[in-house]
Amino acid sequence: MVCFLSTVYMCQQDGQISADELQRCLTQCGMSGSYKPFNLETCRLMINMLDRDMSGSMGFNEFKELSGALNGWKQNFMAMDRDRSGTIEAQELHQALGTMGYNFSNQALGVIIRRHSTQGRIAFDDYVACCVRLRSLTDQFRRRDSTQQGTAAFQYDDVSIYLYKCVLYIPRPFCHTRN
Ligand SMILES: [Ca+2]
Ligand SMILES: [Ca+2]
Repeated sequence: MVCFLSTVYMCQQDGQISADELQRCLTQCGMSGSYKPFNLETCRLMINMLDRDMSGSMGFNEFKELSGALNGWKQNFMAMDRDRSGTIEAQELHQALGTMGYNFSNQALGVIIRRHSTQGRIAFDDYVACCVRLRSLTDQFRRRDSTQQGTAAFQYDDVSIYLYKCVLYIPRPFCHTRN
């Protein structure tokens, strides 16, 4: 986390970290586990998820929360990668999601893998995007599933907001206008 802290220090002028700055930091730290830049879309999703004050960027407290979350995701990722290939494959994801209590059909699992993998392999930054989306989706669902029976009714408006906030990324000024 030394790299994180130095990035915060460099951003002291406004005390905020943008998605681009977060991407640079995570790439420099080697957090993606490859030579590719850390996925910018994942950076936007993470900032969106933890943006408690809705500033559109990451303040220090939000950043500390992200550090903890990233450590947890990294540990999970390494535990899931049973064959030590450095990526998560379909069978590994299937087992891991089951352990986490997610119960997806093969069809839903196929959609998740196609969305987040490259040639059937999910790298760490794409895995984080997957975790953020699943967490957000589960939170949204649980709020509507008042009887906790696994069924919920959604209005068109709810679905639109979710899709635009999390599944499809759109620029920040539009993200919180309906909350
Ligand atoms: Ca913020
Ligand atoms: Ca693997």
